[in-house]
Amino acid sequence: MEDIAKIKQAFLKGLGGAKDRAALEALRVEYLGRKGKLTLILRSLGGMVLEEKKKIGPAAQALRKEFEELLSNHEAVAKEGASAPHAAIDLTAPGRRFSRGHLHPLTQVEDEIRRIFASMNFSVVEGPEVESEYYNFDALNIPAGHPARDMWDTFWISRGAKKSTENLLLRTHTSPVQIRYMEAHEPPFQIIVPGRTFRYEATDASHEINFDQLEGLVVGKSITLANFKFVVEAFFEKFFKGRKIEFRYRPSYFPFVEPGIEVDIKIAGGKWLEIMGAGMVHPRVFEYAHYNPHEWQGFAFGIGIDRLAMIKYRVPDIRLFYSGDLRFINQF
Ligand code: YSA
Repeated sequence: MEDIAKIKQAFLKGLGGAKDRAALEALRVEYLGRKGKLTLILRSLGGMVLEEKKKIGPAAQALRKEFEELLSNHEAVAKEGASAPHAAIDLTAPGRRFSRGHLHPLTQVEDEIRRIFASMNFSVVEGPEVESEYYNFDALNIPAGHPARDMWDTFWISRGAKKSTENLLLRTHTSPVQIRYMEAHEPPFQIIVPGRTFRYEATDASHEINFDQLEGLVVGKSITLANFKFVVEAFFEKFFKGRKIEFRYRPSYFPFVEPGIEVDIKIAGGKWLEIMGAGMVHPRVFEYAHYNPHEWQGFAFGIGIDRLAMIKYRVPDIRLFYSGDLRFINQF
């Protein structure tokens, strides 16, 4: 039994000094190998008298188990250390970067549009996305039953518990904000209205049911289409920095302007793309806003922000912007 106690002491001392796997293996051979110190005792059990065997046998077996466990624990630690040599904290290492999100490409484009118009002295105004039939249609000279309403089919909102006397809808364009703004302000002024709009229509590569528009409205004593042309061309030249742009002005019809036009642009010899509706504010719209149409005149326009983003970043399908696909979004 004395030998056993000595063996244990010596083994533990050796274990304390064993720094790597090779040293642990040497220790294992020294005590548990074929000619190991503990092995020899176990082998000698057969020649012992029964009394001795009963005492030494279990003690030696228990020690063998203990040695095996200690060796395997130390080996596991040594292995971890070997595969992760830098596990200890390295205070000189550079910090880990947090992965940061970023603004959606449509938001980036809208921000840039706001900056450019602000630099041309326009104020930025917003309006409600749930709009009344009056502002979305009637006050823009589109009475009930007018065929132009078919161009802007939309989502009507049920009046629910509020029992509103007005019909409510998701606005089909940002033009209703023209009336809202004029009701509350005196001219002259120049504003832009960026915002979300909705239409009940089939989606395709250039049409979504939810998209963004930018309204513009300039009212003064002697505003003409020449001013409109200047503002639009100055804006696009800043927006598409350095790319060659051609403009095409086509006659068009919107009940809230007279004359009405549509503007197409062609960038660097690409394809013509319709980008906006515009015109001189219709006298009846001024009357709805309680302005004297003999005193004031102005121009207004509505641009599709998504379409601008498509051209700027050469995105072939508008639906990608709303897909939520990070492989797409993270390119911006
Ligand atoms: C016209 C005259 C004004 O005095 C003021 C504004 C306007 C624009 C008018 N309110 C309007 O909404 N015209 S529009 O139906 O032709 O849409 C304007 C622009 O929005 C389009 O040129 C296009 O760029 C974009 N757009 C229209 N439907 C879209 C769309 N973009 C994506 N998806 C859709 N479904």
